[in-house]
Amino acid sequence: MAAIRDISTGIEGFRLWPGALCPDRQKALVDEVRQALQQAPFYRSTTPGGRPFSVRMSNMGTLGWVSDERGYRYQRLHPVTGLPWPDMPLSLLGLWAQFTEAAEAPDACLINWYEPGARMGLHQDRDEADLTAPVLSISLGDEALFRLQPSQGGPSRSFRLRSGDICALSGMARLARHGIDRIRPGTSPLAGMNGRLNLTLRRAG
Ligand code: MD3
Ligand code: FE
Repeated sequence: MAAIRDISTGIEGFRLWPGALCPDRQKALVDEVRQALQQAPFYRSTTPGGRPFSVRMSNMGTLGWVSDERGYRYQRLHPVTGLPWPDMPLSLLGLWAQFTEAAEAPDACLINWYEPGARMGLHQDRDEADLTAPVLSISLGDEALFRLQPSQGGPSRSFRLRSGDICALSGMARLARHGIDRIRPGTSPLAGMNGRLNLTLRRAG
């Protein structure tokens, strides 16, 4: 495997590995996600106030993140089909072992699908039982403009996330507010893919 180096982000606990996955591995992952989506199709969550997210979601693993008028939570069943989530692919367990120092395997992988125009407002991830466990993110498809606001305060910083990039959030950065300001349609290096997939591996339960 080619050497993988991370760039210095200047934010403690935030590590970014640009181009960590070669195009063939990106394609293989997209195929595994497409497979999972046959069992667990994308759904559209709403905020507890009833506003629909522009991002469509699904999950792999034991637990999946959902949101509706009853609030944000992780649950074992797909909110529309009522079926369990598809298994977490072994390839993702391998990436978790490679890129995090977590003691335990992830039990949730949220799949976010950004069509052109979709965005994700600034938020904190704190629905997980153990907030000291890291989060690992894998970007596939169109480029995104990612914003991170250090939890110590200070100005937010923007990073471009491209197909094949991996980032890990731990320590201070794990509780930082963050969001996706926009994606750049038509920038995906993957043939036949218009839009952006983001996979976040977590310990939810
Ligand atoms: C920083 N997803 O699913 S990934 C999310 O690109 C989410 O779809 C974005 O924010 C996306 O909650 C950003 C990078 C990321 C993921 C989790 C984090 C950054 C994070 C958790 C804590 C702090
Ligand atoms: Fe998040």
